[in-house]
Order: sequence, then structure tokens, then C-alpha cells
Amino acid sequence: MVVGQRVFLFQLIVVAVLVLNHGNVHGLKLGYYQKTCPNAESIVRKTTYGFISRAPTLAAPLLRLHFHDCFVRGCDGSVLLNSTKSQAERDAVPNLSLRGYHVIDAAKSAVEKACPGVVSCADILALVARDSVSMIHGPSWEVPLGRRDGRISRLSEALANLPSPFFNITQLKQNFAAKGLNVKDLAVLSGGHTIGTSHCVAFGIRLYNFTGRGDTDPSMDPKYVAQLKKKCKPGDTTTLVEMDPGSFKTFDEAYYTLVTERRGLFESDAALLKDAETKAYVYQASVHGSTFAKDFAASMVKMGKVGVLTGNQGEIRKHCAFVN
Ligand code: HEM
Ligand SMILES: *[C@@H]1O[C@H](CO)[C@@H](O)[C@H](O)[C@H]1NC(C)=O
Ligand SMILES: *[C@@H]1O[C@H](CO)[C@@H](O)[C@H](O)[C@H]1NC(C)=O
Ligand SMILES: *[C@@H]1O[C@H](CO)[C@@H](O)[C@H](O)[C@H]1NC(C)=O
Ligand SMILES: CC(=O)N[C@H]1CO[C@H](CO)[C@@H](O)[C@@H]1O
Repeated sequence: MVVGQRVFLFQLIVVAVLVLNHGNVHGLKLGYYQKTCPNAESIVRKTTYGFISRAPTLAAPLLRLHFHDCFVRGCDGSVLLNSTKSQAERDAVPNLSLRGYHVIDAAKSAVEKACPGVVSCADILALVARDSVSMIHGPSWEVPLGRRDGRISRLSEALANLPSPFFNITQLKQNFAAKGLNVKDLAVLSGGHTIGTSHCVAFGIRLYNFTGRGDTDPSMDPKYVAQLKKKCKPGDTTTLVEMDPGSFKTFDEAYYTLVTERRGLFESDAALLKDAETKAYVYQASVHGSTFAKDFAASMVKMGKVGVLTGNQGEIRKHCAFVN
């Protein structure tokens, strides 16, 4: 009898724990790997540092990888999957410049050595993005963890979900709202363009053929148009241009100054001046000592929660480019 009661009590506890855990599955949490892989974060940081200290320009594509991951099927590591029979997200046109996959793979294999099959590729992406930004003088933030990896990656979904550099303010707001991100997040996260480079094709039409009559975009500073024309010839698909010239390797608030000067590179950057709220944010963030660093950290945490898989959903991939 006593033994039977104990077994019953034990079963009750097991059920209770399962139920409680289930209540938790929808959230990510800080220190998620504390027990299962206590060094996960430091291993990822060390690996990232190894690359960024030698090539600071890698920080930009690594930040962008996390953004692209989160906007397509949620932050589930799907951007890392290689195409199989059908084409994956990473083969979509907006991937033109996606790079840095080797850093994620290196971090993943270092973490796998310490604790096999425990840490998701989606979490590694979120950590590497944070570490990259903080290593080039940007803000740092704590990354809630516990994302699981998805098994699906579709080229068509990347095209349908990623914002285009040709979007106007209405389209940008809609695109972010569809991910649960508000107008402030749009203004704040666009500040990611304070680092990195772009191919001429993403803005060439503003220089040469804005309305199809060989004209330029009147919302861009004509002097800047002239400068950019020297770098980008019509139809140029290969040349890279610094998005925040002079400080494209440093995470600062200079992007906002550029936008106020009508020197934002994309139509989507310039569009931030077309809405009262985003415009107000651009002007306040352009001042040194603004709240941008703090705001960016907060919006990154929010973006990192978009559509995540948790609990028993998805899997922990063994290799980030392939489903198990
Ligand atoms: C608001 C909508 C956005 C649009 C339309 C957009 C569009 C683009 C485009 C067209 C490029 C250039 C790609 C190329 O031709 O090489 C680019 C680069 C970049 N974007 Fe965005 N982006 C947006 C939001 C974001 C967000 C939210 C982040 C991160 C928080 C981000 C981070 C970056 C970075 C770091 C680069 C430089 C990548 C590199 O140097 O390789 N972008 N973006
Ligand atoms: C994934 O595909 C890319 C090219 O699309 C290739 O360079 C890379 O080696 C592949 N990764 C693996 C692990 O096979
Ligand atoms: C934005 O673009 C959409 C689609 O092309 C168009 O319907 C809408 O009128 C545009 N909105 C503004 C404010 O320009
Ligand atoms: C400019 O755009 C128009 C309309 O789309 C097109 O017919 C023309 O060929 C373009 N010109 C150039 C130089 O690309
Ligand atoms: C880095 C990467 O995966 N680039 C791919 C982008 O998409 C083109 C096809 O559109 C592929 O050829 C590239 O390998």
C-alpha cells in the first residue's frame, strides 16, 4: 500500500511537472541553458569574437541573418537551411548579400562539442547577432533563449515576408505589424543600417530611373545622388556601397543623421521621414547620447521572439544547414 501510494504520488508529481513545463513552453527565458549547457553563451561569444576581431565587417551580415531568420517563419533557424529538392530561403533574391554562415557553423560545432544536441541553431543566431553588435561598440542585451529549430525553409516565403528596399512607409508599417512589431520598432530596427554595405541594385533606380523617365528620386539629396552615381553605374549588380559612409564598421547613431540629411540609401530608409512617429524618432535618435542604444536592445529582444518554436515543437538541429 505504502509503496503504491508512493508510486501514485510520484506519478502525480511527474504529471504536475509536465503540466507546469507545458505552461512554460510558450516563452523563452534567460539562462535557459544554465543546467544543460552552462557554457553555451561563452562558447558562442568566444567563437564570434574570433571572427569579428579579425574581420569587423562580418558583424553586419551576422546581424542581418538573425533579422532575415525572424521575418520568415519566425526565429527558427530556417534561414540557415540549405536547399534540397526545393529552393530554401537562403537562395531567394534578398539573400544576395547574406553571408556569415560559416561563423554560425563554427559556433554550432564548438557548442556541439561541449553539449551535443542541446543548443538550437536559432538561439545561436540570436546570440551571435547580439555579440556582433556589442563587439563593434553597439549596445548589448540579454538574449532570452529556448528557441527550437524549424524543419522547413521556402524561397517563396522569403520573398513574401521580407521587406523590400523599395517599400514605402505604409508597406513597411504593415510588414512589421504582421510580425507583431510596432512603428517604433520599425524606426529603431532600421538603425541596423548604421553598419554594413549594400549592392547598388537595391537603390540604383533612385539614381537613374526613378519613375521610368531617366530621373532621380527627388527625396534624395542631389549631391549624394551625384556621389553615388560615381560608384554605381546603371545596372551595376556587383558593387558594394557603405550604407553609413565613414562609420560603416561602428554601431553608432550616424544612420539617423544620414536619414535627416536625405542621405538614407534605400527608399525604405527615406520613408521613415514620411510618418510623424518614425520621423520624430529619426530626429531624436540623430542626436548623440540619444536613447537609440537602449531602444535597439529592447527591439532586438522583441524581434527575437517573433514566431519562435518552443517546448516540443521543431527540433535541435545537429548541423545548422540540415534538418535532422
Ligand atoms: C525596414 C526594412 C528593411 C529593409 C527594406 C532592408 C533592406 C536591406 C537591403 C536591401 C540591404 C542591402 C543588401 C545588399 O544588397 O547587399 C540591407 C542590408 C542590411 N540590413 Fe537591412 N533592411 C531592413 C531592415 C533591417 C533590420 C531590421 C536590420 C537589423 C536589425 C537590418 C540590418 C541590415 C544590415 C546589418 C545590413 C548590411 C549587411 C551587410 O553588410 O552584408 N536591416 N538591408
Ligand atoms: C550549403 O549550400 C551552399 C551553397 O548553396 C554551399 O556552399 C555549402 O557548402 C552547403 N553547406 C553544406 C554544409 O553542404
Ligand atoms: C505605398 O505603396 C502601395 C503599393 O504600391 C500603394 O498602394 C500605396 O498607395 C503607397 N502608399 C503611399 C503612402 O505612398
Ligand atoms: C527606365 O524605365 C523605363 C520604364 O520602366 C524603361 O522602359 C527604360 O528602359 C528604363 N531606362 C533605363 C536606362 O534603364
Ligand atoms: C549565401 C547564399 O546562399 N547565396 C545564394 C543566394 O541565392 C542564389 C540564387 O538566387 C544562390 O546561387 C546563392 O548561393
